[in-house]
Amino acid sequence: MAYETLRYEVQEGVALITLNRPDVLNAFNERMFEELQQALRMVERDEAVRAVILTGAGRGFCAGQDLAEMRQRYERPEEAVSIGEHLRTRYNPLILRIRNTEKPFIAAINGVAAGAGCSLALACDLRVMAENASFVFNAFAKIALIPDSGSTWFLPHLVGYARAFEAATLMDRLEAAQALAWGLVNAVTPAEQVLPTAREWAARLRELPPRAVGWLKRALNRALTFTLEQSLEYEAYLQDAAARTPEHRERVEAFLQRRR
Ligand code: LHQ
Repeated sequence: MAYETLRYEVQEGVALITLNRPDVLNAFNERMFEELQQALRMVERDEAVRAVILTGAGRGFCAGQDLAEMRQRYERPEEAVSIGEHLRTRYNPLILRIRNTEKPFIAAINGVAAGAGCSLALACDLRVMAENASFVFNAFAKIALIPDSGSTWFLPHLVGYARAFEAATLMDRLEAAQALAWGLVNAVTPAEQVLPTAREWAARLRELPPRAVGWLKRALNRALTFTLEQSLEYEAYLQDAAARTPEHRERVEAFLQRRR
């Protein structure tokens, strides 16, 4: 598939997806949904892909919904699906695919992320952010909407209720340093180091056994809604499978024989 709104490259087991509508800070239009879903399908299917980096072209990461395209819908109500349907058919499957694909996703937040662009970053497993970048969670409230695409769930899980509320209302810009202090991102670097840092993490993730990483991701995600009892049982269930894999046996042997 020839992509118009993103770039998709696979290099040494790492897929790099670059949202590529820099003139509008990589806001989501219809085409970008289709293309991102397609790229994520490729990621899922391609066994050679062990880790994924999501980033933005130009000075933004992603400014959320393309508001110009949204206005066109409002002007032609006879054609427009409801916003609820738009979320159910476009954003929600995207967010779920990132969470459910058993490969690690890294958001390389090169610049501003607003609205659903914040949600996209939060759906990833790891985040590295440019020191001059920021999150704009209150973009939703400013256009009289509520945070969507998972932000009402991700935010309180990551930073707690009070900070989630503050971010979604009072903060015009949640700067990178604050995001780091709140545990919303894993690292903050100078802008030119964002992608190299993401690549370095991806290279290290690539070296880990993919099934173990995939199942770890699954277990951590389930744990967010499980009781301790359920998590203990789910760990036992997955560990049973993990312990039967040849890579587990081989790595135990390697350790005992003092080889790599
Ligand atoms: C944009 C956008 C944009 C179009 C910048 N669209 N052009 C889901 C389902 C259905 C309905 C609604 O919502 C959702 C989820 C959502 O994501 S709702 C939230 C949608 N996003 C926003 O409201 C963010 C709007 N953008 C901004 O507030 C600012 O652009 C931010 C804070 C992101 C960046 O500010 P600046 O750095 O000052 O840049 P800028 O405002 O000058 O933007 C640069 C260009 O990008 C500009 O175009 P121009 O032709 O003047 O250079 C903007 O119009 C365009 N742009 N975001 N979402």
